[in-house]
Amino acid sequence: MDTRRALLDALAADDGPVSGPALAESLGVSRAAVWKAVEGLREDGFAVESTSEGYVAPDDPGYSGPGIAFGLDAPYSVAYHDRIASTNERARELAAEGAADVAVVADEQTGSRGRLDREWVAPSGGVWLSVLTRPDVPTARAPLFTLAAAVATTDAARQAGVDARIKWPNDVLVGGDGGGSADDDPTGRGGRKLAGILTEMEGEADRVGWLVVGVGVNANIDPETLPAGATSLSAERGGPIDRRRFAATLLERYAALTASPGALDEVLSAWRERASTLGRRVRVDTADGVVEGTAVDVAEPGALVVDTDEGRERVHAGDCEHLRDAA
Ligand code: BT5
Repeated sequence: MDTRRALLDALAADDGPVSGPALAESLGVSRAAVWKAVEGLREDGFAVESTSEGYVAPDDPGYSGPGIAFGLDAPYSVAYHDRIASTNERARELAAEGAADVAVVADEQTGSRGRLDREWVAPSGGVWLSVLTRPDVPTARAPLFTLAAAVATTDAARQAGVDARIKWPNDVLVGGDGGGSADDDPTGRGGRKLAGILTEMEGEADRVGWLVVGVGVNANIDPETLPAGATSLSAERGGPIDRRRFAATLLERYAALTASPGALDEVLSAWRERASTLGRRVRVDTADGVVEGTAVDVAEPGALVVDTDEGRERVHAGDCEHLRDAA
């Protein structure tokens, strides 16, 4: 891996072809190792060209399977699709075939879904991905993976220069803290929606079988083409972002946050630090009715703790609205 990366860098640094012997010398490896690295790169989708004078740098693979996988510091293989119905659906199929540790990534989705089977709009230019893992944890801890994905998405957005925050449980928003002006919070839902997360899983009570965490991020997309109240990284930044770097950061953060039971123990505090919901007045629509009050904390494994007129309640799932008269 390291020789391949060094070789790509060496080729990219030179305008013309570089001979095998010259590469071997500058990288401090044998000529056979150079040849092996070139073959490996070609297998991975980097079309290194051979000429009579030497090797030529391949075209940048850009936002593609090889492009995302190359140098990715996370234990996932990358299954890239230019266009697919839904990366979550594809990841579920892979799970049924017994696969694990795969990130399914698409440029465009034609049948993607949000929670409760809502439509998710996913044109070309977004970062639409689903991570399939088989973590050895009790099913009750599964919601921590959703929170970890929200933390990872927020961090990747901030690295791209967009000040994102998390709305419980799974929305990544921008704005919504500027005094409630219509521009800042067009739909009154607590900010402009940058990303959403959909987790699906199968397991027994004491153990997760497979887990698919699907993340949809409006990256390089004109918000005019998205539902009302949505925003994108390119709109917030005033220019396109590097989706390859963004996806790699997101996957690497998610992998680190979920790497072990000990790492999972840190997810709640990381989530709290990035949350916009805590301290706000909220109305949460749950299967058992509406809970309204002040959101005071998030508790294992991801429940929102709300102080209501009737006392303190823990909400495990629901749609959360930030009310404008923030406390
Ligand atoms: C979510 O649902 O926010 C979870 C979205 C998960 C999408 C990812 S993309 C990769 C993977 N593959 C899939 O098929 N899904 C996942 P929810 O909280 O239910 O929000 C859905 C609502 O958000 C919709 O009813 C719309 O109002 C709105 N919406 C739809 N598309 C949007 C977009 N691109 N940006 C912002 N809001 C959107």
